Amino acid sequence: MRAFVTIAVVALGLGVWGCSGSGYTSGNGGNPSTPTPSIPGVVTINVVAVNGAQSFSPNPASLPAGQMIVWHNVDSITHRVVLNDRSVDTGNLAPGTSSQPMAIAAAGGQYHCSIHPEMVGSVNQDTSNMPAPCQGAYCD
Ligand SMILES: [Cu+2]
Repeated sequence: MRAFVTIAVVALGLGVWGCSGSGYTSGNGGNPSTPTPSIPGVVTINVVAVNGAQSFSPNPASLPAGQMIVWHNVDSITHRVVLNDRSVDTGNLAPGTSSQPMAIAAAGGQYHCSIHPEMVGSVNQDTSNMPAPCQGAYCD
């Protein structure tokens, strides 16, 4: 049993190593189709204006399980998105910039702009993409 676990861990490690290795060697370098408007696995929330619950779009946002959030400041002034429980802080987002991909607690949460506290939004866990039991004529 212990030997099996060890082998599995080693195999996993090699797999990770192999992936990152190929990613670094063949990644950004010569790929002509580099400009990707959206990053897979990331939900983008636009920071629109200092406008209460309409400051963010979409709001409330739905976050599929396991995905991360990027706040993209499309406004003309700097904003700073902070989760109300302070688990996430984007730092200052200059106009036109995006935050790093942020992991949100599975339960989601309320957030606001620490510079303009009247800017409020919320993220909800989206369970609609969860694998559902297949029903109907086209299952299999
Ligand atoms: Cu703000």
